[in-house]
Amino acid sequence: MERGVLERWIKENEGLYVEATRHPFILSIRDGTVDFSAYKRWLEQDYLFIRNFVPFVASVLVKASRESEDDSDMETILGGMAALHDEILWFKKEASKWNVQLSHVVPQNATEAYCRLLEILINPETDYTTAVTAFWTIEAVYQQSFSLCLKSDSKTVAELMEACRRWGNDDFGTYCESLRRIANRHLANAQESVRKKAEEAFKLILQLEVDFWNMSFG
Ligand code: HMH
Repeated sequence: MERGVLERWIKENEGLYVEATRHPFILSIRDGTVDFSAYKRWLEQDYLFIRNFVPFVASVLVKASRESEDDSDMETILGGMAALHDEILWFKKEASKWNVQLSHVVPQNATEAYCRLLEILINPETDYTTAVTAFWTIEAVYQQSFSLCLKSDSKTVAELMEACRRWGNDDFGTYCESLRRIANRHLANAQESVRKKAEEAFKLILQLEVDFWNMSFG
């Protein structure tokens, strides 16, 4: 892995990064000991998250079109948006498989706090470098987490394989690498004040991801 700003931040925040990417909830899926009511809680709350995540990604796309000098940024982000369309359909299908009523879900504190951050990042005052760094962090936590459940020695139960493949598959990994390269390129060229804001977003998101897993875990 190349040594960019993000790799340095991961190293400097190793404890928090590990908490977010190897959470006991994910490890319980990997080990086949997961409590299905926890999985259902995660499913409900993540659907609410995704509904708020789509407008955030749209805002990153707008920022890229205005602030990026590289055409390929837009294509990568647009690919992510297309995948989110498929993801919403999957959540609906998965919810009916588990008898979960998505229309009646009440947001928990962790979901509300996360969605509030997304609102701030959507603001036109938030710069593209910070927004795309946040975008990578959000996607990378899921990619790192769910890919653990696909390793050959994992004991993930068949019913949860689809969920794990959704974020743990190699194509999603390649997409996250593209986002990481975009974010690193912009961070390398950013002013110190912008880099500080992006670092704050990176750390805050790791903490919000830990809180989100904790909420699901019960
Ligand atoms: C909470 N973080 C959360 N939900 C998601 N679906 C992702 C990241 C990845 O898209």
